[in-house]
Amino acid sequence: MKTFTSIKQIGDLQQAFAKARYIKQNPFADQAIGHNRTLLLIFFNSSLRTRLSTQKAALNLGMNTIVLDINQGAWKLETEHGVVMDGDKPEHLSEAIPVMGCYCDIIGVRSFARLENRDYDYAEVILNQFIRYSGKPVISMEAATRHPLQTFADLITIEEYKQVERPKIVMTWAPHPKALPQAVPNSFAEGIGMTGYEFVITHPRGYELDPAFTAGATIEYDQNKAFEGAHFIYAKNWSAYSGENYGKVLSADRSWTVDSAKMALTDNAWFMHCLPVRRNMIVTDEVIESPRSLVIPEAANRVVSAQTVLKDILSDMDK
Ligand code: AN0
Ligand code: CP
Repeated sequence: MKTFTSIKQIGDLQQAFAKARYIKQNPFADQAIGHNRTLLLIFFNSSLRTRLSTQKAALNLGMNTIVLDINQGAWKLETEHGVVMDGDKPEHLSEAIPVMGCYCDIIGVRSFARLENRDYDYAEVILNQFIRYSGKPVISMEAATRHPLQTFADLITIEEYKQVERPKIVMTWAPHPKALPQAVPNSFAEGIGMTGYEFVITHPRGYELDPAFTAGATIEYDQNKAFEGAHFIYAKNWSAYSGENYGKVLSADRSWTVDSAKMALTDNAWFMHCLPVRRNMIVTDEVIESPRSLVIPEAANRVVSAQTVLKDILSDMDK
């Protein structure tokens, strides 16, 4: 693996699960592989899980880590080309990226969708500049359109907890006060598409995702109907993708909150969410605290996910 920006780059899923299982059982077996290698993590946006789990994964592999919050302590970066830099941004991304590349062996980048212009977001302008100009392998720690480290952790978690060969996975939209990117649901849909599991996406009308990610999924606008017989409920809010509504909050309908009555329609489903989650907006206290909630093991698997990916990249660097 040279870069990791989409779950598709994980390769054969069964092989990836086997690698992840080995790492989970033997977290410190590969301490030598990262010796004298440095992982640089660049955050344009906040993070708890990604920040900690990716560092932990690197440390388990014997790597050094450097973390930089671009908006706290670094120079404000100009990201557009051709501008006269007479404003409040003293440095351009075009210099900053190759400079950052000089100080590390692998770079992780978190750069969320801005939700102002769909074409700009979906072109992954920032992530692609890191890939082109850093000279180093790049890992997405959630970019504008995908969150592959999260998706891989989600797939590992489903693999661990599924009780039938081909579970029914339901991804449900749920209300949230602020506009959120589509990266997590896009990426989850892309990942489930690789599994062959039954996959239903439910959301209010107007929240259709980019069909490039949801191909093969069934879209069901009736949330109760979607939940029937589900083995996993994957809740997430996202803002609208379609046309001129891009990035907008179209609904605050709290009847979409995942509660015990809805979970009762499922086949005793496991509840999943990538976190951070707003309780009693996305999911009730009762559901997230229930024995069927997987949110903590799912977050724990973020280390396994990142370690599997980092190990693959490090192994390929030595070739
Ligand atoms: C982000 C999102 O929805 O993309 C990060 C999730 C991992 N969530 C928030 O900003 C609340
Ligand atoms: N799930 C996830 O990526 O969480 P953070 O935003 O806290 O990193």
